[in-house]
Amino acid sequence: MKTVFAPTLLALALATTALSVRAEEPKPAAPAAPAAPAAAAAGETKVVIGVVPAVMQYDKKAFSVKAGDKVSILFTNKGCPLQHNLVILKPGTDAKFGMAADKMIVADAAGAMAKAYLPDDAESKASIVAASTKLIGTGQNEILTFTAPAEAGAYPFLCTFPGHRFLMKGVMTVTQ
Ligand SMILES: [Cu+2]
Repeated sequence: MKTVFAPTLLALALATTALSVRAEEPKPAAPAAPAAPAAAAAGETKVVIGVVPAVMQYDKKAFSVKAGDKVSILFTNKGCPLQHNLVILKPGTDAKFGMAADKMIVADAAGAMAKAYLPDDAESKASIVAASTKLIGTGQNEILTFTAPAEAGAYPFLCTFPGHRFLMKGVMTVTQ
């Protein structure tokens, strides 16, 4: 009986070794897999823009995105007592858009505030690439998600809270 068992056990041992080798085979490949998600997913850009307390300035005045990218901006106010918004506009429309905001404030201050100081006439609305939907006070934030324009260029962004836009501004550069 022993002579029958011995080769069986040997075969079993070999089979187990073969199995364990096979089971371990995928392991060397495993560490390579997580490397891909570490890099930002293609076609996606994430930006964080805060405000510098009390000086009417964004803490980031320039950033770049690729045309057609999915963009998400975390707009945050960690400690500024003033309220702000963030509006990204088509190239060259910032002066006219700002004046429309000022006009709206002069015409109806309470109404303008209710609209978060975003002018809503047809021309102004057509100038907007993306905008925060509310004014951001201390401790508040908003995420703006949008698709980056297809055309490369310099897209100005600004805050339309009365008097802020002259200091509170920056540029989103769209590249191909
Ligand atoms: Cu502001």
